[in-house]
Amino acid sequence: MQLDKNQIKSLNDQALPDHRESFEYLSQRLIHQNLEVEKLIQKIQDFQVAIPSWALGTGGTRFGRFPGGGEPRSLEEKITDVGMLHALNAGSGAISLHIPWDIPGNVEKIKALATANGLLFDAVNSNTFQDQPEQELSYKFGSLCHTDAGVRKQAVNHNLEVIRYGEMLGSKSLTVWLADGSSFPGQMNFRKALQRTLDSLKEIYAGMPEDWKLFVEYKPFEPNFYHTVIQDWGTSHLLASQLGERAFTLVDLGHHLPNTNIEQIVATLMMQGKLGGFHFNDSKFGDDDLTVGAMKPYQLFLIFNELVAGMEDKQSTNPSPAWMIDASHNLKDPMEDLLQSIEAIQLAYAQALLVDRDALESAREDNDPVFAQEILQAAFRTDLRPLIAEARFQAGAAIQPISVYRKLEVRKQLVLERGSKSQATGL
Ligand code: AOS
Ligand code: ZN
Ligand code: ZN
Ligand code: ZN
Repeated sequence: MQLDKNQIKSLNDQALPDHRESFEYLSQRLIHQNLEVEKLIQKIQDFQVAIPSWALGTGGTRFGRFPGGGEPRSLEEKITDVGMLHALNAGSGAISLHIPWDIPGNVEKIKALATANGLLFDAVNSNTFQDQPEQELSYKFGSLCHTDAGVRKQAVNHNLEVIRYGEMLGSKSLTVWLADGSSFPGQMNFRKALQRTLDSLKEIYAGMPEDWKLFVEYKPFEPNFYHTVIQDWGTSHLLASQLGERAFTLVDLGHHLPNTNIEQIVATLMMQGKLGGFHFNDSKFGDDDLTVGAMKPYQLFLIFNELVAGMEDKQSTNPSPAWMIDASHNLKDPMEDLLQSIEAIQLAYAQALLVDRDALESAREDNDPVFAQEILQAAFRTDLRPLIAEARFQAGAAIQPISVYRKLEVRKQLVLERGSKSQATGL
């Protein structure tokens, strides 16, 4: 199924009078602040966030899964779904694949389908946290860190195979997230596990094409509940530094213990030129299971404030980070959830663009916390939804993506086409 641009257009026509009114008011406010509205719109349109192929189905918990129906049954259908999201919001122009969940059968056909949907292939992801049916050795006790050299070799080879798939599709990076760790004190030798992980990653790094990047993701707990080998940004940074200049840390918002100052982590990594990728989500207690912006939009803004500062820093050697959503939730229609997530990301990004950086720097140099807070919160409290809507509208997408998605009864069509029991591969 594909969305009809004419249908989006006619629904936009209905939304237009109301949109115009709020956008004109906002534009005036922004112009008074010496902001160039067209430039802001351009930046919002340029900011593309990849959709992971595994987010198009309903996630589950270890207690149950309640698929909503019409989930994509193949890589082709996943690409089609991301294409529909992109048609609605013009902000999700890339897909991130997970091997072996998304092995491309006919590479040329897959590439053509992505192009037809306006999509690029973002980072490819390897999977050494599950055992596959035809796999010889088990990852039950780890993969790149395993005590058995044979298991490590198998896991390294899998990553090299993932790189080959990525090369065929035009990806330029590999994300490695490991479930490796231990669930009981004493179970694993911390030092040996980390050393083995580093050695295995070196082999993977050596197998990457010259123009590829390696992203090392960290996570403090889950699925292991005592220790994770790559538990935090420091460990990831240590590995990335020892691997070489094309290895970077990947920050997943949900992978921090409560109250961690993630914006500071972002600033530190960018200062070192080592922030490679980003996984967006939100959480109340831990992990990555809520829609972006559902819980802590101010924190998201503060993080973007650092990201924008880093990206605007002319001295910075940090490459432009790879942006991706990575949330797995149980209740919502995955497409609607992703539309909400993209909008939350665009809002936080745009708010960060409003920050008067010179004024903020002077407030900091003057040790004026009151004024510094005023500057940040003035940006955060500006309702930029009409600006985001205008950016979408000018790009030919929907003024109100979720409302269009519902009015066009997309889910109903998908259920008719794919059945009410279809389940996407993924978690
Ligand atoms: C797992 O918690 C990580 O966030 C991964 O980035 C990702 O969700 C995983 O690779 C998909 O299973
Ligand atoms: Zn992640
Ligand atoms: Zn995660
Ligand atoms: Zn999770």
